[in-house]
Amino acid sequence: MVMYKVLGVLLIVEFMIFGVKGLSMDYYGMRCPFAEIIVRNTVRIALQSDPTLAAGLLRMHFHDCFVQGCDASVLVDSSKDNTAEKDSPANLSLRGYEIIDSAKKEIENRCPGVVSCADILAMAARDAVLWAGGPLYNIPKGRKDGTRSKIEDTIALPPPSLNTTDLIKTFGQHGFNAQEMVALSGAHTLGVARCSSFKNRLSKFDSTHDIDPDLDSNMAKSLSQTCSAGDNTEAPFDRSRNSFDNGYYNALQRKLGLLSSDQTLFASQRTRNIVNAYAMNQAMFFFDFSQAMVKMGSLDVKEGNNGEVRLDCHRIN
Ligand code: HEM
Ligand SMILES: *[C@@H]1O[C@H](CO)[C@@H](O)[C@H](O)[C@H]1NC(C)=O
Ligand SMILES: CC(=O)N[C@H]1CO[C@H](CO)[C@@H](O)[C@@H]1O
Repeated sequence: MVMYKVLGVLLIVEFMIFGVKGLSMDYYGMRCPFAEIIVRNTVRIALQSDPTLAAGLLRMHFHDCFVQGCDASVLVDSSKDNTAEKDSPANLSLRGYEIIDSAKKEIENRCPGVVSCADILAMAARDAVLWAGGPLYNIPKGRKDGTRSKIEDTIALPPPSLNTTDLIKTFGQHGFNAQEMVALSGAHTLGVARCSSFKNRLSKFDSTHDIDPDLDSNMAKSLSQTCSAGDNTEAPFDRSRNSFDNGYYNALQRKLGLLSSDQTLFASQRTRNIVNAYAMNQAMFFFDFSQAMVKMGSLDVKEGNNGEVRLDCHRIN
């Protein structure tokens, strides 16, 4: 009886220290004190030589979390009898795998079998945002790596053709409201898209328009020119592709959004006010983005015995 009481108290204390779902800010404090620093330094060094990889890391974390939860399923390589998420067209052009590998390698040298690939990816995405000039935020750790990675699961990723109504629905399925969805879309302040992701807006758009009426006509011309070089040609989302700021929302106000799923946020009455607010107030965007990222980073996380700490991020143990 006494023992049960003591156990109960211990469980409550454990819960208070480690927080909900077994994730906690200080998860590696005792288990692997250098984990955070190693990730931060690895990201810093990699981005110093290639600043465009900040976008890669951020996007990879998103693709991880929206498919099977944040469990590093996005990092698994295909094998003889399994085609992994990585090989989905939606995934084409994900970048930054080698940064995760190099952080993992150094961490494994210090504390073998302790730090999950999912946590490394979540920390790396956060560090990339900060490095690019975005907000500083703390994330809970303790995710375990998953044991499933299947190409068909990537249907969970939103295609760039979605309108606001569908974006609200898709993000709603993961527990986000419209404002959080608009804040997360602000990740498109970093990086590029390839012509295959937006060329439908440039010709034969619909039965009444050749060019998407929500796209600025000069931008349409210049994108058409860009895309004459082929489907894989890249165009930046906003004018400062490597700096994390609210320029993305300012661009939307001027019909300069690159994807349909970007411009729809301003075109639709349901989300226009949020776009205007973030365009005017970068601090508000940073605050909402940070909170939404913590939430995204907690989607369907596996803890305890629900997953494993992968030894090689490319392979299930
Ligand atoms: C709202 C729904 C979203 C849609 C429809 C969408 C779609 C896309 C597409 C089509 C691309 C370009 C891929 C290519 O052409 O190679 C892209 C790039 C990108 N996405 Fe999203 N995305 C969404 C939300 C997000 C979220 C929530 C994040 C992160 C929190 C994110 C981060 C990024 C980044 C950083 C890039 C640039 C990648 C690079 O330059 O390598 N996206 N997205
Ligand atoms: C959004 O797209 C869906 C599917 O294409 C369509 O059924 C719906 O009418 C669209 N909503 C608006 C407001 O345009
Ligand atoms: C279908 C396809 O091209 N898949 C790609 C997914 O991402 C990986 C890693 O960048 C590529 O090697 C695959 O070719």
